[in-house]
Amino acid sequence: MARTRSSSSIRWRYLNPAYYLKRPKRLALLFMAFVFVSFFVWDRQTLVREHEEELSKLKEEIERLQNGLGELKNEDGFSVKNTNTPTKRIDLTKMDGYTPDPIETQRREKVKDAMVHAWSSYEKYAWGHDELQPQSKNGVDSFGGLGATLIDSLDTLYIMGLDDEFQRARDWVANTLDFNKNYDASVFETTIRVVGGLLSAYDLSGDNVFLEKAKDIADRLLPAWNTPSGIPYNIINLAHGNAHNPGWTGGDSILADSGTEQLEFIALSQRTGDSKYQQKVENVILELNKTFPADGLLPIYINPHRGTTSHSTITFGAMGDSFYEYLLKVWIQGNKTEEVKLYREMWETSMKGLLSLVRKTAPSSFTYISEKIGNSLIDKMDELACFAPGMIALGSSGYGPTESTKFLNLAEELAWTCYNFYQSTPTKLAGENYFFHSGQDMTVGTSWNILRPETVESLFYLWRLTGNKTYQDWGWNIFQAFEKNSRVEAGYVGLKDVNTGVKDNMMQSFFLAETLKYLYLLFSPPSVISLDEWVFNTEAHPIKIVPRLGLGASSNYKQHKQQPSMGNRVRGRREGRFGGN
Ligand code: DMJ
Repeated sequence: MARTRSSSSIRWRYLNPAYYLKRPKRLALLFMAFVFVSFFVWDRQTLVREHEEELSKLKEEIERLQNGLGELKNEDGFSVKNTNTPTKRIDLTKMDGYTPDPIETQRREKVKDAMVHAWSSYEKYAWGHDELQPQSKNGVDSFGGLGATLIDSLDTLYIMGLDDEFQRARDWVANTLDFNKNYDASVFETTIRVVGGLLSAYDLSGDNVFLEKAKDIADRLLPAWNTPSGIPYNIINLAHGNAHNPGWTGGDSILADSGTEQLEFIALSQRTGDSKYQQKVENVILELNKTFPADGLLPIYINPHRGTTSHSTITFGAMGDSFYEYLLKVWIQGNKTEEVKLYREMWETSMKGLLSLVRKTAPSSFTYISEKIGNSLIDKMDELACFAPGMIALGSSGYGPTESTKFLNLAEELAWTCYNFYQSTPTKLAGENYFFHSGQDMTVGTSWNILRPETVESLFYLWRLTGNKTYQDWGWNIFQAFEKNSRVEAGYVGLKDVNTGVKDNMMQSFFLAETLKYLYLLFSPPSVISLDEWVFNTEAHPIKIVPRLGLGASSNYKQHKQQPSMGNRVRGRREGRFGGN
């Protein structure tokens, strides 16, 4: 017994602190053992953590490679973009070596605050409706109840990193949005805001729900193109599919309303692999090209039965504007290839026509784009036409050096005029249109301001393309005028009169889609939505440039070449301009 007791107490002696305290060597050994074990445990944990990080990187890489493989061709030879290719989160702190100065960063944050104010007011008072009336604090369904502001805002929220807001909007699109409405919708407005907004959200986030919804609404719009000429009717019932033109056009289709769906419908075909969308909209351009005039300027009314224009105004403002914009942008969307050279040719022709409309004011020599009826020039310019400086700057690099400089200079002169549309009023906000009388420079005609984006859109392009920070300063001044005159407790409103500052009661959806987005990008590094990778639709929704394969203007274009038409006047002169036939 005594032996057993003594051997057990020897075994347990290591647990007795006195055993170590008596001998410093033992204490040192114990301490070293403790350090060794701790290090071992820490080392294992670090290894596990590193392993997990490696694994997640590998998973990301596999996803990326799978998405790469998703660039498949379907049976039609169409490029089908994989549905799950989200744009990486935008990190504004380090951008390809670009260092934003502190003023730029502060300004960008102020614009983001404005978006938060506009969006939170919409969420609070008009959720799911088309637009917010900030003074009466309610929603209105100006576009048939399609959540126009919500859809128009998706990409702006995404780009600004307003993730929770984006998620709530995404869930509404997934769970509540319903296009089956017995409503006569504008084909143009629905395309640029809803199809464009959804496609952009899809390209940015990779979330398939946006593509499904874009397809749903586009399918409802598609019967509008079933006319004898292929020029669409501009209004269609979303539930029943019957289409017509507004009564006030005398049965005609409107140029801008008929020629501003190409970007969205081509993008939809690329992403779904279904060529029907692209076919319908490209056919419109081919039809217009048959009788395209030598100056490339089309009157705003087109007969949808004959496909020809009628005697009406020629303008880069209301009802004409975005037709010219899309000629250039489809060329960019199509990677400026042979396949889409017809678009560039038509655009260059129209730019010659635009030059014939350019005049200068007296006494201050502001350059403006006049309008035309028959052979008479009208000394009037819409603020809407202030998108043109940006378009001209964007297209200028496609010319040789001399023409390129000429057009860039013109763009800069026009932007100065548009900026002065703002600077010349007491509120520093532009009116809807201007008249130019000799000796008086510019005079406001229609004096409302409805938060339009065109001038800041052009400032954005000019800043991106010239790097001249003056354009940022001009944009900042315009932003401050909006803050001063248009910001109210529940959002932003337009002005009934830019001379008096009296407010209206409407926050237009394009204020969130365009005005605030272009301002935000004006103060962001140029690689945020790079112009090399994205093309903006006319509602400022960035559409990713993806390879264009298969059918397109060129296959039809080749057939047209064999059957000479009036349009060949344009093509003949410029054959071979884009390298090869
Ligand atoms: C927007 O809906 C689009 O920019 C369109 O092309 C013209 N009008 C408004 C903005 O002013």
